Amino acid sequence: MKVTVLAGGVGGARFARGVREHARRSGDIERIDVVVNTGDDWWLAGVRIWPDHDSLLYTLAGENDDERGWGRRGESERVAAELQAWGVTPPWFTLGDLDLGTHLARTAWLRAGETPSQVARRLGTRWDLGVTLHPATDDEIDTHVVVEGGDRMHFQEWWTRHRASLPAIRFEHAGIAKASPAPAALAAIGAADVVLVAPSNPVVSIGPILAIPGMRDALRRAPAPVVGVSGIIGGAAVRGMADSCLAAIGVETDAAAVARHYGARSRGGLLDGWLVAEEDAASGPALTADGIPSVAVPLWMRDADTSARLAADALAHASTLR
Ligand code: GDP
Ligand code: FO1
Ligand code: CA
Repeated sequence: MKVTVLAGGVGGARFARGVREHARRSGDIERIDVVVNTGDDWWLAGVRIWPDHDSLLYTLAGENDDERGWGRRGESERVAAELQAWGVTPPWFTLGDLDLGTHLARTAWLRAGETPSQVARRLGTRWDLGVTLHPATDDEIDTHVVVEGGDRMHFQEWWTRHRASLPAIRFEHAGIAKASPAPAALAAIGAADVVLVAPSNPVVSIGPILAIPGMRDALRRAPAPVVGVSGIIGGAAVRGMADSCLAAIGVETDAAAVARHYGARSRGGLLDGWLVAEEDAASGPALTADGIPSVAVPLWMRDADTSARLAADALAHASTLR
């Protein structure tokens, strides 16, 4: 079986690690592809930074700083201190020394004329990831946030500097109208036996992937069932600030509301199936949102076991659909 996952950073990486663990245990999965959000990407100090891609890369390589949630474990910050002293990076965005090695390598390949997909392929060869990472697009679609009062800033400034505390009015992606899905990402969606939507931030992680012209069509046409996992547990966004993002687009921080936001594939939306937490299912009369068959399963990804189990539950649900 071939599994393709749509993913953002921390939640996406934990989920991808769970799919890989389930694959190792079951022996049922021959290939795992991950279509990665590129909306968080930006240029800083002359280098191209891919936060969600690098969260996946480092987590799957066992090199992630799990406590902090981003960057490399055992990191040092000597160069970062110099960059900040020169004023070339702001004090709220730190490029660790080891991490900078990744940014420099990536930027060198990009400057040599490789596409982001080609560069991701190279970055994926250093460690045995067991998963292939694909940027959702080869075009730059950096997310910008328009906040109350009309100021517009890069997503990283809103998220990292302001901790998503400035009320957002909307999210924009300069140049997205002319963007297209990366061919390798499209191929992974088309070839999949199951497409899984990780419990990533629906607005700023999954949202930019879906906003790429042609991506929604590709997902609608995919022969595989598309099953999503809720990142909202007990009415709260766990390990993140997804609630500020959902508020900006008028969606409640609620698992069923997120499923309705994604929409049923049978009605032109994204999902054939949806996984919610047991506590969210218990409060409602039915396990369906907007006609999307839903099941209640344990959603917390605490360790290899719970993450692998969640992946297995998502695949089991998919096998009952379409
Ligand atoms: P980011 O790009 O680093 O913000 O990470 P993602 O967008 O991939 O994932 C962030 C989201 O993952 C959070 O908003 C949570 O809703 C979700 N999340 C984090 N940990 C868990 C977990 O253990 N279980 C589930 N179901 N969702 C989680
Ligand atoms: N997040 C922070 O809160 N502070 C930082 O200084 C920071 C630096 C950083 C450098 C490289 C990278 O790939 C990610 C980094 N992040 C940092 C995390 C990241 O900006 C966000 O959490 C995500 O983009 C949201 O998914
Ligand atoms: Ca992200």
